[in-house]
Amino acid sequence: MDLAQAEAVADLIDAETTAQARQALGQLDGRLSQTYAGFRRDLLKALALVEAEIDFPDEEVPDNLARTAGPVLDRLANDLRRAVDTGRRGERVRQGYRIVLIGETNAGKSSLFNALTAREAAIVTPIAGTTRDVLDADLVIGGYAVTLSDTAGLRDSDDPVEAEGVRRARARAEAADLRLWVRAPGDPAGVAAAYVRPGDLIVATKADLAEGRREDEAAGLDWLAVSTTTGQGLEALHDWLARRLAEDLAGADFPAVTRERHRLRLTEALAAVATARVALDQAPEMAGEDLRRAASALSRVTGEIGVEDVLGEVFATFCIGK
Ligand SMILES: Nc1nc2c(ncn2[C@@H]2O[C@H](COP(=O)(O)OP(=O)(O)OP(=O)(O)O)[C@@H](O)[C@H]2O)c(=O)[nH]1
Ligand SMILES: [Mg+2]
Repeated sequence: MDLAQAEAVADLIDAETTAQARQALGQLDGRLSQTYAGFRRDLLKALALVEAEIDFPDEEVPDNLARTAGPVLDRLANDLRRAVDTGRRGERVRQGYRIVLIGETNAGKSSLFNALTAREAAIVTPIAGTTRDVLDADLVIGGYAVTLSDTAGLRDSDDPVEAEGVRRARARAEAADLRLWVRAPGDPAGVAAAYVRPGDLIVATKADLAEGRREDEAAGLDWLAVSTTTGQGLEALHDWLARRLAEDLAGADFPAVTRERHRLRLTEALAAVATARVALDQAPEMAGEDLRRAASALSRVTGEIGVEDVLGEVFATFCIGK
């Protein structure tokens, strides 16, 4: 069992959703380790080409051997980049998808938070600026772990406590995977608009007070009317969220990254491979050093690439010393 598989055991024990258990089982199966083994094979191939030219210049190796590693490195860089890009999904399945409620004061964020979490965790009052701290709740929606956050209403405030709350609300909104822009009838379009992104959802609250489509909905965003007083629209909201989670997190490909640790190592390897690619044409001996750095970064996810591995590949590929 390698390190990634050992992590999978821990993840399986901690799993609270079917998606988390499925992902941990795939990793325990060795699917993640196989992905990394593929990266390492390419790296080893490139390393052998580079080292053969440098270490055995008098032997019968073809000229400019190191440069033939170019296409191998290009493909590897591509694969690593894709793995880093799709990595967010694996991390989100494991840690929870982050949904943040944002909007004006009194928009009904805390009421919606309580309705979605089915408990009275957040204080609700008619006083604008009731919520200051960020409140987090762990939920399961459609088989996926979700962290839902209630935040302070976005407005300028001279009160240092509220101002800090608003600062935290903004930071959470920016880091979230999805923002629900909570809007009561008559709320201006301004403040939250700076934070919403394509794909976010407008939740038009207090539908019991004002029916129908609001005037100034931001173009291009999905829109749902709800009332926490009557319960209208809450099921539709739940379904919408379940659909979004499935779209964002499900996928045929097994993710190459399920933890930040993997992503950091992959990013490190990618940077080293990119540097090696540039060095290849000018100073192949430098490229060797970069490739060893990439190998060491990858090996820290699962296992080791030793000197013997590289020499083994060199001897297997070229007729050196025979
Ligand atoms: N009629 C009606 N009133 C609602 C609804 N949702 C919330 N309210 C009322 O609106 C007021 C503000 O609700 P909150 O949930 O505290 O609003 P908030 O966005 O958390 O406000 P801040 O914490 O100040 O930013 C309260 O008096 C709620 O009872 C709704 O669906 N219908
Ligand atoms: Mg509130």
